[in-house]
Amino acid sequence: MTITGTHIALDTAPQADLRPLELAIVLPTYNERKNIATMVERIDKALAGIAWEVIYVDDNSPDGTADEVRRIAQEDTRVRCIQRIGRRGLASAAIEGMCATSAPFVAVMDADHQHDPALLRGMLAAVNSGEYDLAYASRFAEGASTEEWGRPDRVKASGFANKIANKVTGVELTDPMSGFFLIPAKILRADAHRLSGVGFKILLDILATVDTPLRVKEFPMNFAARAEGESKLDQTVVFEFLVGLYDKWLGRIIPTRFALFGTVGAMGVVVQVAALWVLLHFVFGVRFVIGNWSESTTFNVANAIAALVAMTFNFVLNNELTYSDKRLRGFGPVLRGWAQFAVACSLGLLTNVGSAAVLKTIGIHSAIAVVTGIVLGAVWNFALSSKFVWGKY
Ligand SMILES: Nc1nc2c(ncn2[C@@H]2O[C@H](COP(=O)(O)OP(=O)(O)O)[C@@H](O)[C@H]2O)c(=O)[nH]1
Ligand SMILES: [Mg+2]
Repeated sequence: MTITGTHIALDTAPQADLRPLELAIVLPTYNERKNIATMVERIDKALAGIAWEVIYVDDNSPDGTADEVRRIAQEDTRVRCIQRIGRRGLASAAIEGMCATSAPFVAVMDADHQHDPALLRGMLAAVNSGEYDLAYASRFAEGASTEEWGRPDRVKASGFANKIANKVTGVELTDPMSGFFLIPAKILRADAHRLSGVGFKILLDILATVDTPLRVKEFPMNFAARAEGESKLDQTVVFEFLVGLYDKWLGRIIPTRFALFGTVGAMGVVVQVAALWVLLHFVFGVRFVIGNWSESTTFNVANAIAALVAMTFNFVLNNELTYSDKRLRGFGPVLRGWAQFAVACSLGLLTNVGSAAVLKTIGIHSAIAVVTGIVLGAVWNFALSSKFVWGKY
């Protein structure tokens, strides 16, 4: 094939692989540019003789991961790239990748070399034989090791989460939180619409969602240290996991993110009252600070400051927990996010107070009016900040 400018001489293009596709390997990525070429090489070596494709699902990484994938894909059509704009999340990326292939078997793997592609061949054989519905690589099975990983803290956290996971799913696996598995595409697609796609525990999500229990084959793995770049999922593994569980069981009644947002908001109320108390007793209580303000001015100023403290507290907590998958980082983005959050909150407050006032004038009991105002304000706050603070649009 010759390429001159944008012109491609197709007559000399290499023949596509005409064997039917057997296996698709889905690799979700966020800032993994340096890990792409080496991973494709390793997969190629590991799967000689098998018709495979790899699908990178990249959430528009600022380091140019998607461009790097396309560069390699130009020369190797078995490599594909889904570039998602304005989206974040490992689980949803894995689901979309698995739904984007015609291969009868799909595997999901980390792109950072922590998972060894050499296991894929055995995993495929196990499921292809019809004896198993799912093959996965375990960090904690007999014969596995996490020594190279060098993160005893996370080994501990995973161990704890695994215990709860086994209890609630009723499936006894040594590592239900593993991110490396292979499954027939049919099984996945049959239930894809019921998967929650929240958090990072896609395997657990699948196990908890399917109606007929899957026959699972476990492969011990040596969980390596990541090759290049840094982990995105560091601090909040256990938290993510609990959120995943909530989402599975109650998420349909009150959406998970809204529940988190509401919980943080309720904590904010406590913070505001506490801050107001501290300000009135310890700061504004001192005469020279306030000069000769009247009592109500003192109260209003103290309360405004307390509200700001609470709002900042809410912003930080939402950034760390509610939107941990879209967390704003760095001084500029955090400051901008905080300001946008402040605007969203003031609009929420207007809705809150305004709707309560309207309800009261039409004769609704004031308690009901106030509670309705709070709920409407919260929904409005949530909608605005999801869209403008932690969303892309
Ligand atoms: N598409 C996508 N991939 C992600 C996201 N977060 C993490 N990943 C990828 O998921 C894999 C595992 O993430 P990593 O940060 O290594 O998590 P850890 O191994 O648990 O520390 C890597 O290939 C990441 O690039 C995300 O928000 N979107
Ligand atoms: Mg990793």
